[in-house]
Amino acid sequence: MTCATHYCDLRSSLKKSRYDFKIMISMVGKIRNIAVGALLIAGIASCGAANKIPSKVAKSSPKRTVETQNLLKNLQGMPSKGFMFGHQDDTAYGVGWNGDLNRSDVKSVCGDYPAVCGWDLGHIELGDEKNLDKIPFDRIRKDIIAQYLRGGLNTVSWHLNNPLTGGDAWDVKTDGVVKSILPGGAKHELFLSWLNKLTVFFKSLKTADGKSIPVLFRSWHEHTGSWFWWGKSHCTPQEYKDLWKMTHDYLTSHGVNNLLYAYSPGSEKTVDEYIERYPGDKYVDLLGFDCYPSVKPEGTEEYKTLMNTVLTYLTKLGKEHHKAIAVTETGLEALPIANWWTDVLFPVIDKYPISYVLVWRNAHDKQNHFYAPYPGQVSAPNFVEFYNQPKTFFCKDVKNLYK
Ligand code: BMA
Repeated sequence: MTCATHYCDLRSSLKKSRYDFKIMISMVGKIRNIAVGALLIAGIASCGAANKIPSKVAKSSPKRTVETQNLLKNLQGMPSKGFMFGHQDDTAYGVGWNGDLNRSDVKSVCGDYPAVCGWDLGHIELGDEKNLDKIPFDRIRKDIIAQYLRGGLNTVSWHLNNPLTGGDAWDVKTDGVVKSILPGGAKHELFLSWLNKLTVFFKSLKTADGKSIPVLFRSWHEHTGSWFWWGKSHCTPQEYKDLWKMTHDYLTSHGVNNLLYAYSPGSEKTVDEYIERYPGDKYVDLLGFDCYPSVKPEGTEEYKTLMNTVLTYLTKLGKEHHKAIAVTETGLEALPIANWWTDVLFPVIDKYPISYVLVWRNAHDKQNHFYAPYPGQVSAPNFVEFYNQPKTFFCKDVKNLYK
């Protein structure tokens, strides 16, 4: 059996050799051949170890496709070699462009697509043609397929509207929304019809020859805060768990077998807060969290401290529960710190066994709302250094994610 880490191993060796020995290579070609050969042999030899993943893998859905199961295994094996880089809405739009084909701000800066593309299905529940950030769902489907065919991963969140008030996901004026969509609630049937729309979309994620595309579904995220209607102040822990289980059970019982499930609270200081509303190992495949620095001058230091705090307990929790872990959302808005990638982000995440880190979107519809660089942006050269680190995996580094 091949594995993502196998390919990553070879690729990262090549990346490192290109990066570290660039000047030497041009001078002594023979040494290059020997060095690269040795690195390749080392890569192949170490793949046996990289293949070792926990045997006790608690699965959230027994009927999932073989490729989805392989994805889970490869996400768990990933940190033995490095971590994937992800970007929200990467190929749909960027700073100064919208809807171009085969374009990506990340690719324009470093030459490769991110290994992980994030998408959001907010407004699919309304039957709209476009999502809440104005991307046509048809385009999201096409870009998910393209990312899969390139060998990369797709993750999907859902900023769905408030089913009780008709407001958006941030409409928290009325409590009891979660309760209203659980069985027996006034909006239960309406919510099931929304889940049906989600089901249809997930089932439509297929290649031309009918192969179902695995996706990491990150539902009901940032629920330890109270800015979404499913947040902490607006439902009890039990209601939240019931919401999660109802969503999972609806999708699986309606034949959605191409999903892995990510649990993705905000960045809480204690593991007790993190786990308080955890629905259970049967319903979750990956443990993540969302973490953003504040814009205050001390924001960077606070960010590093918080990232270390969460990643320390998450590393332990992941091992105990046999789950992959990830930084499911992060980033510095507008990237004013030129060396943020190598001096802030990389040193903090490099210490922990994460499968991926994803930065938020490069908005086409808001000024200075971007989290990845674009050509000419002040952090772009530093992002190339981050890309050149052997441990950062971009799309070309992860060819065997589904095998
Ligand atoms: C937020 C912002 C919003 C966006 C929402 C959903 O963080 O980026 O502009 O609508 O995410 O993608």
